[in-house]
Amino acid sequence: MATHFEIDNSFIAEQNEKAHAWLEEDYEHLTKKLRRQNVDIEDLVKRAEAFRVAVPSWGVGTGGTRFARFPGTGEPRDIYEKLEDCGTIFKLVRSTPAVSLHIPWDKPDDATQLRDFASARGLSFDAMNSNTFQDQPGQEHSYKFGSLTHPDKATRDQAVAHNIDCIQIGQALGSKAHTVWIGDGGNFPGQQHFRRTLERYLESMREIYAALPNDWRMFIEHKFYEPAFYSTVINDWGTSYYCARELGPKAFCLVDLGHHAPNVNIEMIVARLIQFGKLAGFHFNDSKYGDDDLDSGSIKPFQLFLIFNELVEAELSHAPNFSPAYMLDQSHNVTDPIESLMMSGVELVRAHVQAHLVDRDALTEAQEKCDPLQALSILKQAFTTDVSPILAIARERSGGAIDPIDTYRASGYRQRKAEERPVRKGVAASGIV
Ligand code: RM4
Ligand code: MN
Ligand code: MN
Repeated sequence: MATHFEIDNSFIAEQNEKAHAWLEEDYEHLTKKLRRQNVDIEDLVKRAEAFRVAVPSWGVGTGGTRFARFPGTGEPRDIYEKLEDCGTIFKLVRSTPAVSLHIPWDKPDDATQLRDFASARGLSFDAMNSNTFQDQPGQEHSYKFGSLTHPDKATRDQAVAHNIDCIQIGQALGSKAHTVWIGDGGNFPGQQHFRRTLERYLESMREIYAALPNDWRMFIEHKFYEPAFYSTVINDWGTSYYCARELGPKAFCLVDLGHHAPNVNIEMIVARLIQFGKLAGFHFNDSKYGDDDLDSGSIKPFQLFLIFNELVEAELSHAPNFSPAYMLDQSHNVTDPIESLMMSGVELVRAHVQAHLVDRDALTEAQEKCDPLQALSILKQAFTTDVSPILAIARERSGGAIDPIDTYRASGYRQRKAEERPVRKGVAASGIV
């Protein structure tokens, strides 16, 4: 494989040198401030360093709307180039060592070669994602009217086989989870028999579940609309929870933040799934209206914090069956995807660290004493603390960039990729259009 441009560790160190003095100053100030609250800043730095979130392979390409896609320059043209970009993100922010693949968009010709390519960049593979929401060239049965729940058994079988194929590819790559999101649903009242489609879903999923290796988990992803605009088969967390229970102990419910109606109390859904021992993990993104796939923390940062508040509480209280997988699932239409993913990675660590700042004993006391104002102000105190110096120190100590976006821009990475990756006629980056 030809040598491709990479950001050098020495370049990162050089850039860090410029920002180091002010960072030390801010860190010192925050250390003192937190000490007054009896908080050990070093403990928070360790938590920031340990935080992990997977990057979606499809997120490094430019997304699009249903009207158009405006491709960016130097876009990755295949899975290897996608991994190069994921490796760059990881190098700079350090919290993103895993990649979540979408099959067949990322189907490898040689899984061992792909695995080696990834591990040479410190990357591993998180959950696999099947794709039965679009037809692939040469496919025998169409998914236009559904996949795992299609009325025609042969179409369902084809969709089941595709999911099993994903698991097998994932095994070769070292993945340990399989995410199933289907686009099945109806656009019009009467189009689908609600109970029958759910029965078919379960029947298909039981076959996929049976093919799951023992040390794997299956993630069920719900979504209340789109591409179906009237009804979807796995429309909400209740349906997802029912299916996960029906399927067995290896099945869990995945929460994609954008898959709920506006104003739904997602943190409470998270708490419920934790309580029932069925939280799979997340597809993090942000939204104003629907499945907008905007950058994490860009629209409702307080909601993100409240979700992490539940997660940290579960972690500290050792909730049983609690081992959430964190993944980003965003579509970048007007930004450089690498920058957006880096920023989102940072925002998640921020919310995680802020949630660790919540004074849990004081919160419990306020709850027991029926003091809502005090309870809210405890949360607000954590949420309004600027933990940026903690995040920057954590990145620097683990070899990343104090300012990932500045460093990325200064490196000229995108320009270099534009030269290395001329648009191949007829080859578009596969992904959401
Ligand atoms: C869906 C869902 C899936 C993602 C696809 C591309 O809305 O969020 O997780 O894989 O989009
Ligand atoms: Mn998703
Ligand atoms: Mn989505």
